Amino acid sequence: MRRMAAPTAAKCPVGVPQVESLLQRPLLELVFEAAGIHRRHHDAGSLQCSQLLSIKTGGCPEDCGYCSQSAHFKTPVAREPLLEIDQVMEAARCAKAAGADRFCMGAAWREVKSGPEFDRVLGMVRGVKSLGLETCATLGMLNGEQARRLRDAGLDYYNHNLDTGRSHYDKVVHTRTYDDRLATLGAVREAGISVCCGGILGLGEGLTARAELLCELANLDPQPESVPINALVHVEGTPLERAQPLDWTDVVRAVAAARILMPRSFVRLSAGRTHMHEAAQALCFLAGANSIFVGDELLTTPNPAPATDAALLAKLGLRALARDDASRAS
Ligand code: SAM
Ligand code: DTB
Ligand code: SF4
Repeated sequence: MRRMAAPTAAKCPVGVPQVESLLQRPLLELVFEAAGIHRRHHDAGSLQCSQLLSIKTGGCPEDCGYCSQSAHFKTPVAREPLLEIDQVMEAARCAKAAGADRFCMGAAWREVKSGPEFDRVLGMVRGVKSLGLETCATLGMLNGEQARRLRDAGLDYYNHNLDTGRSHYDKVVHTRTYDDRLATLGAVREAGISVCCGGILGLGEGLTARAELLCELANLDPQPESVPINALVHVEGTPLERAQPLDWTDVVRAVAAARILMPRSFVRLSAGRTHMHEAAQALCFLAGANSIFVGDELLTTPNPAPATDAALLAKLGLRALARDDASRAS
């Protein structure tokens, strides 16, 4: 599969005030600059497409204030034990047939515990990899040895989000720290697995916390290969159920700033697309988003239907990366 050069560290560390100024620039100026940078580093006509599957749902001991799967809140999501390898393979085959190039397995775990369930996840990674898909997993915290075992099984990416700025983190999550997140990211990087790390907009954060998040991401060395920008999905029963809805321009600004600060990363317009007008999504793609989640569902909440996304891509003249590669190969 054709890929651009690996991301590099920012030439010099970027500071929070600089990112605050970036986020406050006139919207179209910001988009114009980001679009230019995007075109210098990427093929602006293609989109990387990841499909998610929740392999273990609900009952999570963490208390992330946005999450449908935390055992601390009464939400509409029912608990389901870890799937069998065959069930995951079936979902991965369907994802590939529908045009995804990466398959991401998510578990509602606080951390990975070595044992039969982790061994089963390693089997899932081996199986999905054997289909010719890129593999990604998001399993909570892990240590160096667990990261190396995932790498040896064929894991290409590990998703572990920083979610928000350091100053806002303890208003949203109380069962782990920002430094816990950074330690897992270090173990993933050390094992040679590509890093997928981003955040969520709309957690009640102000401009500074949003700038802090982008700053943390941009100062990771090397920068994350994949940067998911999620808009909060409001889930009934969670503390953030009634958080102030985001304006679409906030999403465009965050995407554009991420593109300027991390020129080589894949920036994913992630959760929240069901509530975004297609023109707003188009502006995000112009501003440098070059990745999406595809398929009817994210982990536990809806995503635009595949036919809706296909129609949007056709209107914009964008190609899914898997289709793109297939047509180049033939
Ligand atoms: N338990 C693991 C963890 O937290 O890393 C993996 C699964 S967790 C659901 C993966 C990510 O999904 C979270 O870090 C968060 O960024 C995102 N997420 C969860 N609920 C969300 C929501 N309601 N809206 C937007 N993003 C959400
Ligand atoms: C990411 O940044 N977003 C995805 C994935 N990584 C794991 C998850 C979005 C979850 C949205 C809420 C849900 O479906 O439960
Ligand atoms: Fe658990 Fe992940 Fe949800 Fe937090 S975001 S409650 S760690 S599943």
